[in-house]
Amino acid sequence: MTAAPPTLTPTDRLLAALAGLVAGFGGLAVAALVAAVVRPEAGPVPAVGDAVVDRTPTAVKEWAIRTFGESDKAVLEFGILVLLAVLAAALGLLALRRPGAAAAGVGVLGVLGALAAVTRPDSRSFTDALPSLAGAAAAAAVLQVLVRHLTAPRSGAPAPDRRGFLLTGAGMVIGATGVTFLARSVGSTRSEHATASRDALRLPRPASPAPAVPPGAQLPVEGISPFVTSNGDFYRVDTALVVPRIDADTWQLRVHGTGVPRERVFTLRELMRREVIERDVTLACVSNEVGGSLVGNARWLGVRLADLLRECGVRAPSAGGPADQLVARSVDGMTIGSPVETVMDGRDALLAFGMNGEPLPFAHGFPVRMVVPGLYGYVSACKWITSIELTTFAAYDAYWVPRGWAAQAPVKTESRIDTPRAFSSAGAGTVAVAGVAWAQHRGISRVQVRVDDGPWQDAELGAQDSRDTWRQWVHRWQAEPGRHTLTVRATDGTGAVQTEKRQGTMPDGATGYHSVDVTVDAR
Ligand SMILES: Nc1nc2c(c(=O)[nH]1)N[C@H]1C(S)=C(S)[C@@H](COP(=O)(O)O)O[C@H]1N2
Ligand SMILES: [Mo]
Repeated sequence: MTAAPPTLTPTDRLLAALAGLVAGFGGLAVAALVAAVVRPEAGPVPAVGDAVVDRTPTAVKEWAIRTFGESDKAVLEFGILVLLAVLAAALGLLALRRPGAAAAGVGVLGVLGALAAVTRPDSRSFTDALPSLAGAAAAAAVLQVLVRHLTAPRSGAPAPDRRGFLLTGAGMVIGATGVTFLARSVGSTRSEHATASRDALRLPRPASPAPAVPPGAQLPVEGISPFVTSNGDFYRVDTALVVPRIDADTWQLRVHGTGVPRERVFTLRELMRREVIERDVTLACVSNEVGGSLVGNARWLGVRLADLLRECGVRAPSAGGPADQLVARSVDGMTIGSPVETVMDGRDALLAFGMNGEPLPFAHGFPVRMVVPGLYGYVSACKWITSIELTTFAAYDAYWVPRGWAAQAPVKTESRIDTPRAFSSAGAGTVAVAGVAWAQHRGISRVQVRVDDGPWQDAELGAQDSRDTWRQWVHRWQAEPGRHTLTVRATDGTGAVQTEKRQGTMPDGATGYHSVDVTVDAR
């Protein structure tokens, strides 16, 4: 016998929406636990997030990096969670009248999450679908159990069983919280191997150490960027929502492709037994706006990529080699294409495992990444690298190319005013105007500063460490009261002056002069 459904009040509708939220929480908890076992990146939130990142128009991506900086990923995940919460509440309401339709809705979400996970380029197995599917099954079950308290209390009871609803709901929340913690601890055991392998790593001494940074490279000016960027302060740009944590003991690098007569696989130990070199190289992101902070300078330890390629039989195009593009692939499916000619032209293109005296931090590519002086990061600096394929630019577009970025992108000559800060005020008298300038692999030969529409005046240059690093500069300005605009420009080692033409970051790096407005107060 089926009883007539109890009459539902607005309070019951609110409870139904709440049931949706609890079900969503339970589903995500179960998904997180399964993902911790299967593969962290296959969880619904990271998988959908990654899929969104890949499909986001470049202009929006640029806007997100500009607006949220390094929190862009957190903002994206938060957005996904808010959207899920809204959907969950709506499905909860739907479950009051049409439990079957609500369950189907939950199922659709689960399938979408699973599809996102298995279509990731780094997905190797259909087990990546499991976190989302298990999560959806759990959510549907929780929703069903909770909503039944409202729609079908003990058979024939006249009113929704709110007390039972709240008790069961509270139990579910506690259970889901427990599952979330369990997922965390399973996840951390997983990454413990990686952490242990990093902790145990002893970096080899370089056969070719970097010369000491000349004392004059660091100018005694307050507010200037430190000559060496510490690992903690180094900018981070990548598409990874979950930082890959790779076990260095099982890591391998495969070199293969067109014009590779001796295909090889290298372990980290093998790399570290090669001739190890240490170099100071300034890394810059193509998404760096004029005056922006997506640039940093570090001391890298690693091996010469060109030597390793030669050992595999690779020849540069100028030496008759058939491949003009080297495509580096990371464990998370990123592809980064660099010109073979550039990598083999004698510059210190590195497969790096050390950064400022320690193993690469996970966020910066542990255990091994590429670093090529003079090329923007997106065409050279593959983190978490796992293979190198020799091919041609005609045959293959790396990740960023179909998204509107240039296939080849040497770093442009840039200069930045670090101090005084834009819109700050200073007292009249001598003011140190200072910053950094970079034109990797060409070097910086001159930096000039202009006050308002005045003449260009030579700044004092810090000592040059190498032409692959940025160079500090300072101009001691006799500041007069009033509002002033300070502008900087650099000249590279070939004598070419930085272009004044304003261009955005797309498709191959921003250009134009960096200016700051300051107010000088009378003393
Ligand atoms: N695997 C992987 N490597 C990557 C990227 C990425 O998204 N994934 N981003 C590249 C870009 S655009 C830049 S600018 C540099 C940034 O390196 P950093 O985060 O160590 O500063 O890494 C490059 N290597
Ligand atoms: Mo970048």
